[in-house]
Amino acid sequence: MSGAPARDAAAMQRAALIADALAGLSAARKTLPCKWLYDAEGARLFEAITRLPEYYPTRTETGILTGQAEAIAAAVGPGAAVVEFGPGDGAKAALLLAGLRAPAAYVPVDIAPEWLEAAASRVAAARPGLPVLPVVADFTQGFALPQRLGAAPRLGFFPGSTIGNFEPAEATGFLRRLRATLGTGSRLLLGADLVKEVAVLEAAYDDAAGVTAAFNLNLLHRLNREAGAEFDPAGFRHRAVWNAALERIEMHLVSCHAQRVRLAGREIRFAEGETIHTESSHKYRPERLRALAAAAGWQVAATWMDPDRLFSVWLLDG
Ligand code: AVJ
Repeated sequence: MSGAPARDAAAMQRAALIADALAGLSAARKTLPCKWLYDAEGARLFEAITRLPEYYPTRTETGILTGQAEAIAAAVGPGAAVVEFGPGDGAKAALLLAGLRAPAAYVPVDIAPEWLEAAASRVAAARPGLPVLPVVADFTQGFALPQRLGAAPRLGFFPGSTIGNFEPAEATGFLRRLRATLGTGSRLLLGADLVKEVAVLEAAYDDAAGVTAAFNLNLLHRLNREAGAEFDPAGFRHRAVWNAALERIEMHLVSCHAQRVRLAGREIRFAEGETIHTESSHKYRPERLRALAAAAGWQVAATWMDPDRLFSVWLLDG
């Protein structure tokens, strides 16, 4: 994209970032929506996270998709149109589609067109000739599927345990909307990270090399770059903590000392040790995931896990 529409989109994004930052940082418990972690630098850092020794989810899920490719293909059956929500670089879709029998199409859905191009070319390389029909949309809202899919059975694909970033009530609403978008009788292949030993979880979100810390702190750099904020990122440190009651890893930015920060004409005050909650990553027990799916109208058709039960992949019937 170029020209006025791209400039407008960037200006609208900036306005939304400032509005979210003002609202989140004025609250009694300071918070920022985790979607803002992913600017170009954030996306680059997340990519580096997926290759860390401590960060088990990506390689474990990829291992399941590879190792169980035959079983997944058999359960899905032939002729599926695969609709992926937030395809990233398309690596997992390429893996899935390479194993499926005669898939009808690949439909990556993302708000950011640059991701769609990366995913489209990756899948085109893995499955030459497969129609790729990208949709630019915010998949957390309702959107229309391409007409060209016709009557092909739909398979939603939502890997990566991105479902874990939603509060459980939001996750139910989101899964219900996906069912409405894909249509009754469609299927969904969903990746969900599992509850496990706290030390393993906390290390995955606070790695020795400090990549996750840089990923979290990039949010302050982004506010400085795009929202004209005046954060001193050295005045904050990364913390990842397991919230046992809510069964989630929380990422926070902890203020190292009392400080005031200017943001969009306002002054935000931080006490020493006060935090900005930047992300929640909910981990599921299999029975809870099953109940969450059922509450949204999905029934479990099959489940695959790695031998250590770190991660789960679910085929749901809608
Ligand atoms: C891509 C959102 C699933 O929660 O594990 C990784 C993001 N945050 N390390 C996750 C993330 C910190 C990741 N998700």
